[in-house]
Amino acid sequence: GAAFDWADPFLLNDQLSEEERMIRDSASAFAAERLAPRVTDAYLTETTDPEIFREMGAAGLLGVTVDDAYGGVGASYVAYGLVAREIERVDSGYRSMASVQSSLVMFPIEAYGSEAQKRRYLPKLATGEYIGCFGLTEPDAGSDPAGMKTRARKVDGGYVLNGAKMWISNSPIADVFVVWAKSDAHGGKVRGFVLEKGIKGLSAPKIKGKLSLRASITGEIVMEDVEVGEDALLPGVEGMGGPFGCLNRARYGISWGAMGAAEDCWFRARQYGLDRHQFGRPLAATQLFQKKLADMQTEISLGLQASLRVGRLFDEGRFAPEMISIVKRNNCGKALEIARMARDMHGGNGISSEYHVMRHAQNLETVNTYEGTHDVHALILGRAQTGHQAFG
Ligand code: TGC
Ligand code: FAD
Repeated sequence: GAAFDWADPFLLNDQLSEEERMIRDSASAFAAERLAPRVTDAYLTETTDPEIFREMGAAGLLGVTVDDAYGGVGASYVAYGLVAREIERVDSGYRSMASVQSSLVMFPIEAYGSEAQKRRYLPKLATGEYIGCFGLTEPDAGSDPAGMKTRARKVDGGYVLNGAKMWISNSPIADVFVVWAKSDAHGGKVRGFVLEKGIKGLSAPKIKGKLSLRASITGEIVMEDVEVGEDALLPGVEGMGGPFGCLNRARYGISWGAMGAAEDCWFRARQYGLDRHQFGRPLAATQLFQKKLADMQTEISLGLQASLRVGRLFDEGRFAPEMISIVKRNNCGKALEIARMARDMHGGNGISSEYHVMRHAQNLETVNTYEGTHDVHALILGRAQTGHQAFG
């Protein structure tokens, strides 16, 4: 038999290609050298350094699956997932910044955009010179994005957009805004538009006072008679399938990312238990502590295998959205439980920023909610197996 590797129980590493391992290792080095040293300060002061996008771009971590003809890396969805896992090992907010850029901004421009849009935006999004954001959620339309109020009205040579988006990652520092609106010229169907910073009537105020995901800036998008040309419309998609196609990619990446945050909590809890002595022995020598470590190891190794399987199916063009709901829901929910448990296992130290586990737990509250809440994904899976739609 093979030796047991406690940190990689099912030998996930063996299931990766040479290229995937290389991309993972460079993401891991980047996260350790460039992200880890600044995360505590960024979190405590609620500041996002836009320079991080340029650094990620230079390290080849933006547009991992995007065609290299447009500045992407042209690698697999498994490689994309591995990058999300390494970045989120440091902080879910940093992974948010990257997944919005790659899955929610570069993907729709590549998949639904005109040749001119692809040439104009993708290379600069890949280097991080441009920062992107994705506006779907509104104050009164979160889990039910089809209930959006944002409207695009046809005028001579283009459109006029009105509406407000809420909880938008990166928006206050964004150069490129992918925004979804109901378009009167298209029978009220949802269409995507690419807006640029600085156009009249467009603003993106910061949402202050978040107690979660504090290293990633979040804002609104306010559109007051924003006039754009015909060339702002994403020509290749109509209907809710447009934004959902983007969400499929981002949710899949999040399923890996959440496991990265969970692994960081698990490794820290194990080490803390080995170092910390009470009652004359290491905490790690107690049965309760070991049971918790076993639960963490089990959930993480199962969750990673499931994401790897969905990633392979993605790369073969055989994924279904429901598969993504299983891994997004499971891995985010389990990661949140693991982070809370790791916080508990650190005792009083667990509440300090120095030990990182409470920051992860706070972040994972958001990760469990955005991109379809834990319960919304249950309803997607319930519908798929009963045929009954239980949303509304
Ligand atoms: P439903 O009737 O199910 O479908 C409407 C149309 O959309 C199509 N569709 C999909 N297409 C591709 N992939 C998917 N996953 C799809 N899901 C649905 C469907 O085929 C249909 O097409 P057509 O042509 O027949 O019209 O839609 P519904 O309105 O009943 O949807 C219900 C529900 C709950 C499933 C859905 O609305 C939902 O998923 N809600 C959650 C909203 C959400 O995830 N928002 C995320 C906002 S972005 C974000 O959070 C970014 S976080 C930053 C970061 O990533 O770090
Ligand atoms: P609601 O939909 O109001 O849900 C509230 C509660 O009700 C939840 O528990 C939910 O599960 C439950 N619920 C809702 N409907 C039902 C039902 N039918 N049956 C049973 N229970 C139900 N959005 C973007 O478009 N772009 C972004 O970049 C982005 N970034 C984000 C960053 C952060 C930090 C956060 C917090 C959110 C972000 N979001 C973004 C928005 C996110 O996708 C929404 O918050 C999420 O989809 C939930 O919507 P909501 O907040 O309106 O909650």
